[in-house]
Amino acid sequence: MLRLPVRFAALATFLLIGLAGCGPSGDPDLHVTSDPQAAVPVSGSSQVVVTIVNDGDGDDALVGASTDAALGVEIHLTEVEDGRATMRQLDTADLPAGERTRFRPGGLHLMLVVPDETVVEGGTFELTLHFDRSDDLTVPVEVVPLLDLADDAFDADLEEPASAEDVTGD
Ligand SMILES: [Cu+2]
Repeated sequence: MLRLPVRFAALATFLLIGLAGCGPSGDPDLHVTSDPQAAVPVSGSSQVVVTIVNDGDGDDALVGASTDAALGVEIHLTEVEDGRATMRQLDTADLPAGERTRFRPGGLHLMLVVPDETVVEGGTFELTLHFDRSDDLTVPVEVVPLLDLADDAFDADLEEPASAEDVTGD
């Protein structure tokens, strides 16, 4: 009867040592700082604009997103090479400590794959963001005909948003 608690104690000690020994330093503190928007779908996909700030002192990463309103959500990066823009799918997107990361067309962005009938102009759906270290964040996303990029995309320092560094740098 006494063996179980002892084993749990041993396991807990082992885990604590493991975390202290090789865990990442600092704690991320993530916030969504813009009202997330999705574009009216074109050709079976829709881009999502959202800004995530990491106010903590530890790095984190977006590892995925999900919604009932589409078959899937992918993390994409638009890259311009020889004047041609192509999209590449990423497994994760870094959210470094102390930085603001913008997801919007023309750079790092989220893309709804096969949005359903709720993704129409004026509609709203819930999007859940999954992170490497932080708890999930679920945010309402408004569907708009044209994405409001004023705050999220074309800041003065982002004239040519062609790489991940441009998107996350400040
Ligand atoms: Cu895309």
